[in-house]
Amino acid sequence: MKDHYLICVLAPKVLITPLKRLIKRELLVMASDLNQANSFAISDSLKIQRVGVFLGARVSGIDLTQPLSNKTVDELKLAHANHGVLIFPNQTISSEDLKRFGRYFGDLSVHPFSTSSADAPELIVYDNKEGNPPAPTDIWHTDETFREAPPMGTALCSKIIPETGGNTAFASMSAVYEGLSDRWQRFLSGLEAVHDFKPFRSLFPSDAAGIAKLRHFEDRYPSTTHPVVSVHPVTGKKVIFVNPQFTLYIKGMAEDESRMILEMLYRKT
Ligand SMILES: O=C(O)CCC(=O)C(=O)O
Ligand SMILES: [Fe+2]
Repeated sequence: MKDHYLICVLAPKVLITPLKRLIKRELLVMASDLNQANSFAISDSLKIQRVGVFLGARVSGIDLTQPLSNKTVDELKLAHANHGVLIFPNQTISSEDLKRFGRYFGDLSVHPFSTSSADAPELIVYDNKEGNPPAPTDIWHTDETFREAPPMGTALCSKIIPETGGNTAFASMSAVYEGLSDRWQRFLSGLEAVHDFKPFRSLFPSDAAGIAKLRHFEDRYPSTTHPVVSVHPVTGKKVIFVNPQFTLYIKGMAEDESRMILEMLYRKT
């Protein structure tokens, strides 16, 4: 087993922070980034070291079992915006520590379809293994874009890590945007896409009670619209904000046109 660690992921819309406790699981989350200096110490002990070309930094010199100073929190928020994914190796933290960490970034949100326990609804526990595989619908995505205000980030805390497999993959959607030609960038800017909780629809049985419950969730979480090119609120960078998990179509286009553009963008992740 490898060491425990915490990964903090940034999605390009800032509003709410949900937390997930990750156990033996492959979760695919998209993140935004900013290319910055490779490695620099920003306080006496806190060290942020870039690990990826487009995103990712390793954070050391910090103990997440302890409350953090305002200065440290400010430095982490900036690093989160700049690097997209923060990795905290060698942290052995409790659920309470994880929730305290999340609250430094904002209010914690509760996933409407995936909470695991009544006493800690902000956490989702994954225990995927033989006999309990991840949901087949769980494909690479930005978290919860079916919500009007998707979360600004997700914290994954790994408790059991297999020697091989189970990796979490991240893609920089600002790198995807920047890799497009000027013409594509201009074409996509201003377009809007419709998002929906579509993979969770299969959770509802087709009997009358199931249909009534589905209607309730449809009223509470109606399909929502987000710009195809979103602007990161801290860095000002442009990011592609569509994903195969929740995006239905681009507004104002024929179905085949919308599908062609979305598939072209998904292939770049
Ligand atoms: O249901 C799950 O396990 C994951 C949900 C999720 O990743 C999301 O809504 O973004
Ligand atoms: Fe997600």
